[in-house]
Amino acid sequence: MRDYRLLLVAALVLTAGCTGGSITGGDATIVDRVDGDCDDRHSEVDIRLSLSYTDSADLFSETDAVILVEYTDGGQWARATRIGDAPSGGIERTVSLTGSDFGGVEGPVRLRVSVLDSDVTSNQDLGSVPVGEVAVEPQSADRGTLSAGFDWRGELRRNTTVTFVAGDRSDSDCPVVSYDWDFDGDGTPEREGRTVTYRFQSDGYHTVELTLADSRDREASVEREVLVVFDPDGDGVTSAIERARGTDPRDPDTDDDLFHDGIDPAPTSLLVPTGLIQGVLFALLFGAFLYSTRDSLPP
Ligand SMILES: [Ca+2]
Ligand SMILES: [Ca+2]
Ligand SMILES: [Ca+2]
Ligand SMILES: [Ca+2]
Repeated sequence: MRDYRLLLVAALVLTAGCTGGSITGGDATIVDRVDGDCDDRHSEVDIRLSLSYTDSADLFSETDAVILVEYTDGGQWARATRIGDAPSGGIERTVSLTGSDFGGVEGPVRLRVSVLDSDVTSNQDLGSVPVGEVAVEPQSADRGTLSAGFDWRGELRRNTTVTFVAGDRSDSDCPVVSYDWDFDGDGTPEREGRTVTYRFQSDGYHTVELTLADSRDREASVEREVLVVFDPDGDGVTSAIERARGTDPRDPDTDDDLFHDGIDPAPTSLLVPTGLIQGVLFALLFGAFLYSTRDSLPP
């Protein structure tokens, strides 16, 4: 008789968790989302759970509620994630879901949060609350690349204003939001904007670097060496290069051999002027011509 009573009490305790539970208040809302390529599809969704519920603690577990975050893209509800250690009575927690939690779905899904009372004898459904709709995609589809380029209008001349135009190539929908131009190689931009003007104070080679950033802080930069021209003597060689070569930037023919510095292979060879060599060669060839035709000349 006594064993029978003990069994009856145990059965009452075990079955007590199967009755009467429900969600009593609160909600679940999307508080953050990540869209790496600006196409309004998200590879990360953060949901804030703030729920209270009545459940029944059983003898064998301090926490006996289970929370499921579920999604559907039109078909059956599927589990995105499961919280197995939800406290009894209510939960305050933020859950982060990534693209892989949605089983490869690309597009809109509806979300809901369901609460189960997980007792030893059964799982009692305490109800669900809707979270809302969000478009999702896997992380691998939520990336983008950005590259930069630029060009300019007109000739790069010393002390002359030149217009530079930036170009960009991107496979995401994120807009480029900044263009920084460094014209003197010191790492600090002199100009900002897609189209800018700049005036080089000195001729010769200069390094121009353009750095772009898009609305997701993706960066790209490009560096080009440009030749700025200043050629007051008109020999086709810019003054900075003439100074480096040792020719006179204000004399088109530094060694006075009749070949200007732009085409003279030895523009400073005063000892062996190339024009003299050419003159001697011409004289020899002309002499040879006269000698070979001497018999045909009239007496
Ligand atoms: Ca996206
Ligand atoms: Ca600079
Ligand atoms: Ca020159
Ligand atoms: Ca010369």
